[in-house]
Amino acid sequence: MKVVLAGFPRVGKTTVFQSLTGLADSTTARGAAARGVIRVPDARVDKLAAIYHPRKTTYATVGFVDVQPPEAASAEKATLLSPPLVAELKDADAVAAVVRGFADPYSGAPADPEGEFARFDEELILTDLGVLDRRIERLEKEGKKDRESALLARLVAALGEGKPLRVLSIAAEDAKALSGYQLISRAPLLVVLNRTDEEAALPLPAGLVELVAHHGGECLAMAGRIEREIAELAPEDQAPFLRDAGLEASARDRFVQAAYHKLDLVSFLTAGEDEVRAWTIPRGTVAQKAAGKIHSDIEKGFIRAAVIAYDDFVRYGGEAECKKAGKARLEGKEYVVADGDIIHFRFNV
Ligand SMILES: Nc1nc2c(ncn2[C@@H]2O[C@H](COP(=O)(O)OP(=O)(O)OP(=O)(O)O)[C@@H](O)[C@H]2O)c(=O)[nH]1
Ligand SMILES: [Mg+2]
Repeated sequence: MKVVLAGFPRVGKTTVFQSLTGLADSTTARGAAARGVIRVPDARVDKLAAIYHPRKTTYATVGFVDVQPPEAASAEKATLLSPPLVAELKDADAVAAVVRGFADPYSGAPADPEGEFARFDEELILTDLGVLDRRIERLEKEGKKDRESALLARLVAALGEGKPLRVLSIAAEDAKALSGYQLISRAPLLVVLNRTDEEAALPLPAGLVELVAHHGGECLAMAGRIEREIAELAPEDQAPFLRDAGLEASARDRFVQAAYHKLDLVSFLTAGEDEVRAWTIPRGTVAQKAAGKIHSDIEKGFIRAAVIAYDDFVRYGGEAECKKAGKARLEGKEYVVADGDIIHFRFNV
């Protein structure tokens, strides 16, 4: 999963990137992107690894991208998104929009998270409008009046009313047609309110939460500067510092939780002596499709999924015990995989 940190100049994107990834040193060149991958913490993987002692333990991962501005931000460009940032947004699985919750350290301009977010989303909307207008023009020239034209007309109308594409419900077939367009107001949105250390533990401002929800996104708060320092510590040393700052969990854990919630993702597990591993899928994925996450051959040659729920596995103390207790199931290709299912796929090649 690729998450792009977006936002206007100097709102704290790099600071938030560093507090999420623990990568403190960013000597990224102007216009280039820093990339960092984190492991998604999963106590179930830890537990299964302790039981199986596998040669390899693999957690789900999330990759973050932080684009360095191509030039120093000037006053005129303070509310524009840089072209290399827009380019990264085009294939993002999710957008993390950072908004400033502290006075601008250079201009002294006070924080205005709601106004800033509204302007940010407007930038995404305008970019998509430009893309769709050009596409519609082409279709008209070619004299095509088909399903695609009707779809694009609907999208343009919504964008024209200031609605980002992520709030529209789009049929699966139409979504497929759109996948090549690289629209940037469609990806799931998380808004990160970046605030001062003193305000770290305050509840989120209701106005911002409401506005972001209205735009189809979800809000969370970070105190980027202090959380970056905490993220540099060894994981076992972080807890007391988080507690002092009034934070319940690390920036990374809070973000991952919000992202899985917003994207409606679940994980299934595979476990054996070779490898214990978590696999991330959208909720509602059927067994055969989930198998394809591991390998396309397993999806193609799918026969059955042998499933044990993680909680049963722990309660009964293992695979053999679950079988005895009748807690091991054989499921077909249409079975909807549940969060925490431990699965062995049976397949033909
Ligand atoms: N008070 C306060 N200042 C912060 C916080 N996060 C960042 N800053 C300051 O805001 C300025 C910009 O932070 P960056 O993280 O570089 O912001 P950015 O969005 O990456 O900036 P560009 O990449 O240049 O657009 C720096 O002077 C930071 O020290 C924070 O949580 N609280
Ligand atoms: Mg930066």
